[in-house]
Amino acid sequence: MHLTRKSRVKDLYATPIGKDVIDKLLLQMNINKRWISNRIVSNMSVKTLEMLLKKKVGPDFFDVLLNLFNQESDIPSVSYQDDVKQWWKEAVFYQIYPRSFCDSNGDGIGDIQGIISKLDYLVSLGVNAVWLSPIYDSPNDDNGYDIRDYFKVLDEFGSMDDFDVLLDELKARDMKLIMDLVVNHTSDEHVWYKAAVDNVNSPYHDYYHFEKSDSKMPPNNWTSFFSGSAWNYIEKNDEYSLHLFSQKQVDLNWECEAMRTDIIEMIKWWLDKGVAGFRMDVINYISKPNKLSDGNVVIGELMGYYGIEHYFYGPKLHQYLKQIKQEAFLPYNAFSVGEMPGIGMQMGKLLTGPDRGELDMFFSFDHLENPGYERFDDYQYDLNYYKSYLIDWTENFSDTCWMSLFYNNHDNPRFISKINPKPELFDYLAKLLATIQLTYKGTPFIFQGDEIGACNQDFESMDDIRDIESTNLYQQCLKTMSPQDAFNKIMAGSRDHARVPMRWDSRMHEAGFTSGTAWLKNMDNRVQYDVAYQQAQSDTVFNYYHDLIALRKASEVLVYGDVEFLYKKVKHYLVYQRVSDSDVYLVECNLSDGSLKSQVQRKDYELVLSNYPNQCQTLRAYESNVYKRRKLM
Ligand code: ISL
Ligand code: CA
Repeated sequence: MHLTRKSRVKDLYATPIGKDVIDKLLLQMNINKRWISNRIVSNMSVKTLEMLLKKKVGPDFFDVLLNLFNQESDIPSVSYQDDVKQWWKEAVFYQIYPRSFCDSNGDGIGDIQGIISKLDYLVSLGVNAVWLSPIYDSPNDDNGYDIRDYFKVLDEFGSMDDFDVLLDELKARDMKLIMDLVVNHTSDEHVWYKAAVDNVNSPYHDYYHFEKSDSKMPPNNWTSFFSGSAWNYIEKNDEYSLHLFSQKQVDLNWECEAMRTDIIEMIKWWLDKGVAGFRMDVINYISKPNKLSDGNVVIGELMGYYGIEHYFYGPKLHQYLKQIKQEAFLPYNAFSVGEMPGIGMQMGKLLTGPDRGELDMFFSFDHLENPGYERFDDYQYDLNYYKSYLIDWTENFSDTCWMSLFYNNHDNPRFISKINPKPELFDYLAKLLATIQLTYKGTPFIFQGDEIGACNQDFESMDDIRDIESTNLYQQCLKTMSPQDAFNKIMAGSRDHARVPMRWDSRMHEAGFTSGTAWLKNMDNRVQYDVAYQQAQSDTVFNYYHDLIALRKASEVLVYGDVEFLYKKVKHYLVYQRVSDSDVYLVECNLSDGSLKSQVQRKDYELVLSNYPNQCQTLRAYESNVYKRRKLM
């Protein structure tokens, strides 16, 4: 159906993009989704709604939305049953941020030999797949997410020989490796870009987004995720170059067929080496419209970035993903997980549905913040929202598609620190989060440090901070805030909380990460939260992860079994069963730091794992219990 101003709100909401975008806007504004299904609202025409909201949203807001929603003619399939077994559904992934994992040569920077030296550590934890953040040659403006040469290993990390050894050593341990694939942009030091700027008639000029501008202003109002305009003026050629991230991360032009062919060759080159697949960096941003017009101001203010509606689900995204899948992934049976900020559930189905031939899985980020909050807000996260998220995604997504399960990565402060600051509850909470992640339906991605209870850092000043997103944002905040307020904001959201070096042994210099000086300080001085202590003592977060992973590996029902919720409406109480023909597990969690009445019929179940030593009818703070249903005699 073609949507116009005569269409009703419910018609908009019935389209896949309409549903996701409206949900996202409501989430940003902290308005309950029920608002949209209210009879009066849902039957209202767009025209009427526009009149009502006129003062707030201005004239072109609804044009933008209607265009966006009309762009997608497909609808997600509802009948497809996803019951195909795949290694990546059974795997437990571990994300390594190479710079901060282990330094082998004392230069303060983690490296490939360091990773190799810790592979047996990963085996002892039980994970069997690794996602390695970028190790490619890079000037490191954004810690490797700005690639200068896709075929070379960054000197600081080692050599291609080291990489080949890593791959062999992983194989010897029966572990898979997926690489980070960063193809929305390259570094401005990539040979393609240098050729493009050197000579505007070079074929490489077409590999990037260059635009002329008549005024002395950038071609449009798009902003970068790392503050300021998304355009950089190239004086020599009197034109602007697009960069959605840092100025040194220039956006590739996916309209250019030769560029796509080169990227596909590069992907195949890595697959030939034996990597099992890719985590695809901001892959939903690769398709930009032909005409790069201004971003809508209302959407820009709400989302924090101008222009996003033009490219977060661009016009040829499906086509490009299908091409990559057909030409590169399928011949190697490679696995793909798309990192896709802003993609909601319906769009996610269209991008990862097994019938679609695009991606296998994706990272959605909507669970990381409570409604109405964003990453740089300082607030206490309410886990009841995570519960509602799990219920929604399980009931409406995972019958046809496969979820990813994670709390942390290198782009976010530690999730646990957002929830409850009380040190005496820390272990219970860490184990509760682990319980859900490893007994739920979907593929778990553990981020380095999760397993030893890593938390946010008490950085003392901006001098301790390295991340370009944080340093740029700090400068921008200083325009309107006091230095202290600006620093507090950075502390709430900085990616450096997660990027500090691993703590191997706190009795050692730099906690055993390096014999030199670490590139970023780890300020954590809790001696119990390092690998040495966590492995040596029982009842630690590490051992709990270990036991959960072992349980998951031994119980097919924890991978493929259905999820059935119980006591859905009881606040703070998360209870679900994993069910197959032969087994039933029941997981019971108290999502609060208070006590709660347990409603489980104990006689029917035997306890398998718990984060408390003994069970009673009252669940204590963050108590989580995993039970197995007794077989009937
Ligand atoms: O900056 C954001 C908006 O707040 C993020 O959502 C951002 O779009 C997302 O985290 C993208 O991350 C990935 O691409 C970036 C890189 O800096 C990150 O480390 C990477 O994970 C650019 O390559
Ligand atoms: Ca090193």
